[in-house]
Amino acid sequence: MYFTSSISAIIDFFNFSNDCPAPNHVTLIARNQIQSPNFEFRQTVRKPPGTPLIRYLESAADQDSNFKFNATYFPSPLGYSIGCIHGLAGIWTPDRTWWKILGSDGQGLQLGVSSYVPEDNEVITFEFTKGGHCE
Ligand code: B12
Repeated sequence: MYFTSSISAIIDFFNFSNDCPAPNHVTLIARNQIQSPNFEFRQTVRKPPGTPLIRYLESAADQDSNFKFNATYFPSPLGYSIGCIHGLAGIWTPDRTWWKILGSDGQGLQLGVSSYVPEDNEVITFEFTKGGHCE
């Protein structure tokens, strides 16, 4: 663990010296506390600044298959809606369950995964949720 984080610090340093922007480190959490079996997975992903959230989620799934997800595309500007993570699907009718996306402050994001661009050191939580609304 210490060894791999040292290597990534060295890689970050050389990227910086080559005038490449230092990557953002964003931690993703997939959490289900409302339906048995409960789960929570966490993965930190590195991407260039300006990368939309969907790309971080793809890499989290590549790094840890617990983050395997599916998404439905809605025409621009909405983009992808996350329907299922770790085999658990939001079923709006009749259950009113869905995957809500929370920012570091614990509040729901006002943009979906295709539009939201995380900042360095953000923690984004995909929270399996029942009811509620996004507005
Ligand atoms: C109802 C609703 C929901 C419901 C949809 C339930 C359902 N299946 O019917 C629920 C609660 C699930 C929802 C979730 C989210 N929503 Co919403 N939602 C709406 C709302 C109020 C109405 C949509 C609607 O029914 N349109 C009418 C139907 C006939 O048209 P439609 O194209 O078929 O609508 C579908 C899409 O809008 C889709 N949908 C709903 N929200 C979102 C969000 C994204 C990013 C995508 C790709 C699709 C999508 O669900 C609708 C039904 O299938 C709109 C605001 C508005 N007034 O349009 C916001 C709105 C579309 N949602 C928004 C957001 C941000 C979200 C969330 C990302 C919130 C969050 N922090 O988690 C999540 C999606 C997370 C994910 N898993 O990817 C934003 C999108 C902004 C943007 N440009 O990205 C809007 C515009 C509200 C706002 N903040 O202004 N939402």
